[in-house]
Order: sequence, then structure tokens, then C-alpha cells
Amino acid sequence: MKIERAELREVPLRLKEYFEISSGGMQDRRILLLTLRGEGLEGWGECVVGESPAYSYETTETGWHVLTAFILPAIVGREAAGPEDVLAPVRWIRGHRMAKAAVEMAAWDLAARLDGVSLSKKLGGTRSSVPVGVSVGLQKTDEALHEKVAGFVAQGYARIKIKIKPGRDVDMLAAVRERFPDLPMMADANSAYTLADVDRLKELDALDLMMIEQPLSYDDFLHHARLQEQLRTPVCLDESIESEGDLELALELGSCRIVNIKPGRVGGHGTSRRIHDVMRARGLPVWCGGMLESGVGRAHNVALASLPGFTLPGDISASSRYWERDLVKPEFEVSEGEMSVPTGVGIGVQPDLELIDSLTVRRAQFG
Ligand code: OSB
Ligand code: MG
Repeated sequence: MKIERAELREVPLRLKEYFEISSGGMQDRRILLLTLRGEGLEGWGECVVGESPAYSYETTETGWHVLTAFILPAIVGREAAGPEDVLAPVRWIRGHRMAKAAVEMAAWDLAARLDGVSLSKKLGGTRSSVPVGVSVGLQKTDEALHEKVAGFVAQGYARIKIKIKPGRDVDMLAAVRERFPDLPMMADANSAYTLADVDRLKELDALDLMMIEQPLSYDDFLHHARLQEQLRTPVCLDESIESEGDLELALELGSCRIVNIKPGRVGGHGTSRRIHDVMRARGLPVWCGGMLESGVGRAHNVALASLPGFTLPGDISASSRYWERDLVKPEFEVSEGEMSVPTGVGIGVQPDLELIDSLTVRRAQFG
């Protein structure tokens, strides 16, 4: 496949509601959309960088900079053997996986379109719908949290993930468990704890959580292993797993029993699939995380989550959970805890060009 042209745009999009995690909050997203043109067709990707360097060191500005100054000029005009080979000229760039992933994923969409198949099929997906959950941000009061959870339960989500931080953890979750005794429920700490909090974290074992996600620092594989040893609740790693090497280390040490795969975090669909394969071979579950994406990124996540090892519900919620109006048609919907995997070619949903054009505040073109 030859990449003849690339276009990066910034599209501001306001979340319906403020979303707070242990490291801070967000409401006004700056969505970066990438299109790659080749052989008369166009592939779409989304660079899932956050607005601030909290979840990752990458931000909207570093994503824009690394893509426009280094990656896009190097990959345009070149013949590539396939989606992963598109990044061959920029292997020398250290890190910046979200920036690289945007290109790799747009190239997968393009490759699927060139083959005339859905992205799900191109990636090796085996499911026509995927189980989905929802991630609930930190709320000011327990009452507000219970109301949110009840609303999402009514919408049929297959599991509820609740953000926690020191001081808003065991008691808060125990109250939710009391009100919803059978609810498939988990917690995500986004690195808010240290191993010194082990006694507090052990109290979570009584709450029958599916898992606790990323309790400790992103770079603390050893202490995650020490913690997992003492917890009955499975530890799931998110921020820690940026590569296959990270997964190997985590499995060797026993740092987790579950992995949240976000294709942006690990550099694209290729590495996501390999992480999926390693986990599956060991009989360990994975699920697809989210980064508050627009419908473009969501379409990629749904396609990835249709692979057979994604056995747990993902953070792939309905478009209406995030946006007044999504950037794709049709919007993503949830019914009875499942989301349909689009069957059309490529990502299988149409980016709403008129809407995207009207919202775009910054644009860079190559080729
Ligand atoms: O840790 O999974 C996370 C959102 C932004 C940054 C990090 C995380 C999240 C979420 C929301 O939990 C997932 C989603 O619904 O897109
Ligand atoms: Mg997480």
C-alpha cells in the first residue's frame, strides 16, 4: 500500500459531563483525527492523547508536534508492505506510541478498505457484537455516584467501572455494593496508591470486584507483583503495559492477572493483537479500554474487541454516553450490554465530514 497523502486535524469536542479520575478532570476534549490516502481510498485514525500529561506523558501538543514534525513527513510518498510497515521509517522515534498508533491504525482501516473487508475481519475478529461496560468518574457524593450507577445499569451496561482514589475508595465502593449486590463491578485507581496502602487495598477483597485496575504507579511492576500476591482481587494493568516487553515483565513477575488493552497506548493494532495472543495462550483475559474517543477511535476499539480473547466487557460505551453528537454516522449504541461490531468496509461507520469540517480548528496536510 502506498500512502500518498496524510491530513491531521484538531476537532474540539465537549464531553456531556465532566469526567474526573484520581489525577484530575476533563471536559473539553481536543480530538486529533488523521486520514491517510492511498490507491484512491482513505483510512481514518484518531490520536488518543489527553489534554494534559497525567495518564501518559503524551498530550495533544506532543501528539500534534511528533506527528507533523517527524512521523507524517517520513511516511508519506512511501510504498509499505502493510499497516505495520507504514511506521518503518520512524522506528527510531522513542516512545510517543499514541502518535504512532494514530498512523498505524489509520493504515489498518485503509488496508481493510483496499481488501473490501471490515476492520474487524481484517484484524481477525470473530464476534459480531462485543460486551461493553461503562467507566464512571469520581463523583462529589455517594448519592451522585449511586444515581449514575443506577442510570447506567438501567441502560444495560454489562459492568460498571468506578474510579477511586485515597479517601474515596473502600467505604464508597462498599455502599455501591450494598445497593447493587449482584452488579459486575470493578475499580480503577489510575496509579493513585503505593504499596504502603496494601492494608487498605486488601479491604477491597470483601467487595467481590471483578478486578482492580492500575492501583500503583505505571512503572512499578515489582510492587504490583507484591500487591497481587496479597490480594484475592485480580490486578489489571492499564498504564503499565505499553509494549510486549512490558507484558512479558508483568507476567514473569506476576504483576497482574488481567490486561486492559488500549491500542493507542501500545502503539496500534499490531501490538494490541500480539498482547492479546500472549494473554490468550496463557488463558488470561483481556478487555479493550477507552480514552474518551470520538466515534472514529471507538470504531477501532470495537473492531479490536471482536477478537476472541477479549472476553471481558470493555470501556466501549455508547456515543451518547460521551457526546451530544458524535463525529460518525451511525452513532454507537448499546443494547442488553452489547455493542454491534460494524460490518461495512474498514471501520464501518462514516465520519461526518460536514460536522468535522465545521468544527476543525487546526489542520496539517502532507503530500
Ligand atoms: O484509565 O481507563 C482509564 C479515560 C481517560 C483516561 C484514562 C482512562 C479513562 C477511562 C474512560 O476510564 C474510558 C472511556 O470510557 O473511554
Ligand atoms: Mg484505566
